[in-house]
Amino acid sequence: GQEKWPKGDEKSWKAAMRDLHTDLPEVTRSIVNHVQTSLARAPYNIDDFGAYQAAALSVRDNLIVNWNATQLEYSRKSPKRAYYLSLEFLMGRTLSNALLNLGLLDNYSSSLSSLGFSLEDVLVQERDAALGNGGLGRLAACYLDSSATQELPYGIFQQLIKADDGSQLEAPDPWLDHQNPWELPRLDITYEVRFYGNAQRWSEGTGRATWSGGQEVLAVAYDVMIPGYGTKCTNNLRLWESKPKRGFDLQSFNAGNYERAVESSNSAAAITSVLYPNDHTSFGKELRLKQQYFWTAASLADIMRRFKHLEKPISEFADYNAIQLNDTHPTLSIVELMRILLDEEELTWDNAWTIVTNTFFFTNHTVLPEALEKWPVPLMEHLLPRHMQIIFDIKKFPGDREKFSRLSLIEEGFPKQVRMANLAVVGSKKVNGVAELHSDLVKKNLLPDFVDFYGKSKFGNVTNGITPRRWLDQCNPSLSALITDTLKLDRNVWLKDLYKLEGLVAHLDDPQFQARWAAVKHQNKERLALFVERQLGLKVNADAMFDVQIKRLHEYKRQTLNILGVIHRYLLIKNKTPEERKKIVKKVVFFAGKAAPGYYIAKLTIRLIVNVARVINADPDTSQYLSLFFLPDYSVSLAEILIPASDISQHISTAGTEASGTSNMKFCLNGGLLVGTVDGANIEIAEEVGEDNVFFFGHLTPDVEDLRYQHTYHPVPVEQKSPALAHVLNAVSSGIFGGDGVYEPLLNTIRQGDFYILTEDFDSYIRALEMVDEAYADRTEWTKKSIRTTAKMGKFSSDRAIQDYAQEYWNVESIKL
Ligand code: H53
Repeated sequence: GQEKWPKGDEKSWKAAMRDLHTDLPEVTRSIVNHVQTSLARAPYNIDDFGAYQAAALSVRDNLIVNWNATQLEYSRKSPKRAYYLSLEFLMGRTLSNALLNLGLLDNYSSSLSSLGFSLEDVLVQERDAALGNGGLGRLAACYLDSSATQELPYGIFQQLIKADDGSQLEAPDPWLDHQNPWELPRLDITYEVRFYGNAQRWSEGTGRATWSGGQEVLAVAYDVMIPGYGTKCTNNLRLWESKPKRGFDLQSFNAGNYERAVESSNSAAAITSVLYPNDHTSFGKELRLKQQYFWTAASLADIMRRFKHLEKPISEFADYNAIQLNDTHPTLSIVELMRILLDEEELTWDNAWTIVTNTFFFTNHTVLPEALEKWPVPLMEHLLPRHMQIIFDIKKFPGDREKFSRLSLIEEGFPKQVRMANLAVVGSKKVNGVAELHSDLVKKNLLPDFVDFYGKSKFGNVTNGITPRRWLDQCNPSLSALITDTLKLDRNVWLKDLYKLEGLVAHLDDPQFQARWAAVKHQNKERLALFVERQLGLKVNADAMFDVQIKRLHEYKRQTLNILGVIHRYLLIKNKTPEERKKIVKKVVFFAGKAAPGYYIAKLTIRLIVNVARVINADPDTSQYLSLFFLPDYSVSLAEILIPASDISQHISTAGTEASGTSNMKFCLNGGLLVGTVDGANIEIAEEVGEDNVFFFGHLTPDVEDLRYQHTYHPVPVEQKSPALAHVLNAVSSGIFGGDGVYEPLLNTIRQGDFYILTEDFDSYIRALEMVDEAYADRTEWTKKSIRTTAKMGKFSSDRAIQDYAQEYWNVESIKL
């Protein structure tokens, strides 16, 4: 915004100043007031960013009132509360969401414009809060929105970072460079968290011990207010920052050892200073384990303090608290609650264990072996000696000896390792996967011994969901308006009961409605085209079909299959005569996504995509028929621009590997059609929208194991299995996209081993894309498919998912304010 500075016309500001205490609209007055007081800036001397800050602070005033009322009501009624423990929250921007949920969009829009600013320009000043990597972190954010909208007494925990974003340049994410108006420091709410030291049993054979010595750090709370949509209910996301317990060691300082004196304070602050940028790989680093314990210990202490205020017997703990574990990352909280109940509350082992196993619930989000967390026993013994004792006790406690020996919490080997998923299962009341297929695989392949032992009823499914507030109304206001107009329902009715979208089916054959639907899609494509032009300086043809794949780079998600498909298409077009080319469906392919910094093959895939784009976009024979863009720095805000603009999107993981996927739901909700494998939530989407509205391809989950077996014992060259794919691989090897052999390691993952069975799926993938072309040629039919897809997405609202959890798992009820 600097170049436009100063913004706002002097006259409006002066008028605003003069009228500050008279009859200026309340919102305008509050914005102006924040400019002068909170920001301590001169009026009419602020840029868009200043206007953003002032508007944010003013909206925050509203939030605080509701948030206080909500928390007070929770205290007064002492309901059972649900806590969602997660190490990631991928929030994106807050201001526009808060305005929508508070119903203040129009007010702020007109107030800002009366001061000379446009709401749109102001909104984009905000940096995305990116406390997360991918689907798992974004899911937590959608559940925040839904829990508040459902008025559920819900508390949410974890982390504060000054993060490294894990993008290809691995530049630090500067989102906290400026003060973040959305989080309130709670310097009065602190807990001490211990690491290392000694654990001394009270006596031989007792379950209790005293843990002392080691390092103590302070956890300081930060609160983020989470407004529900169309309700005053405003829940709390509580984050923790680590601080040294004492400023620094005065003794060392006086002895002239300055470095030693700051050392302990540095290492304490380091605990929450970084978000591990890996998605789907567990990394085994001591600092990561420290983070996991730090966040869970602070959260547990906080939950315990709140419970103590109720003055109920400790035996009723589980009647007042349900704790949901978002993957294994916060699993240590199970052991921490045991420690508190045994060593501080002095309960017997059995009583403590009963409370724990009625309090916790565990969601598994992946069956990929590399993502299942294991911690070396020696590291655990060193960092958390008391917790390691308790884990051994869980394993061998009298009476349970038989029972747990089969359930192997500890993996043999050098070193021995603690299996966190197994620990989470034995310590939880219920375990769930995140889509039907995935939940079946959890039972059949991942945890069959546990299912045998506990019985099926402990294992369930809650299919993921997405919030329609952010992922339809906010990111696609034109479509939202058209839906409201067509359904003749208030927007706040269908946004809270997404099954109402089904009413669109009645209008499927109305040509006027079809035309308006198609026009909205086109407008969104133009918005994306403009964005790309501004960001990359490249022209995009908004009349072509838009084909989008945006997600973390990972071999199992098979971005490689997509780029090889693009090359296949390019070579085909290249071989046609100019006359033949006229029949081709024009297409623009978009990719976006980050790779973990140490993930070599994923980074190589990005490199291939970028270089293929350079070649084909510059080829005058083909560029009007096919172009390709890799949009850097994927984020929630970028997704909000890409998703409404897609005609098709790709969700093409090897069958059985993608637990659910949630972007598939976002695309379909915005009327984009899906190209996908029979995997994760794709299956349930097809069940809802009808199989003829989804372009499925590829082998099914039960085939995958067999195919891998054949690769190992009866390898057959790619040339024989898929000549088309071999041709593409050879084209890359030949150097037409440059690279001088640099892509060979990537190509060899397919030529040798091909763990993700690209070879077997390639031909049917290409056929599926041909079917897309054919369907797209009939634009009326296509629009009808698009409308029907949106209409049938009711199931995938995160409101439904949160209700499932509240009823089937936590047993919590909503509180009317
Ligand atoms: O969680 C999403 C799923 C998606 C799954 C993802 C996920 C992560 O983002 C990170 C770690 C992990 O184990 C799983 O891959 O399929 O939709 C939310 O459940």
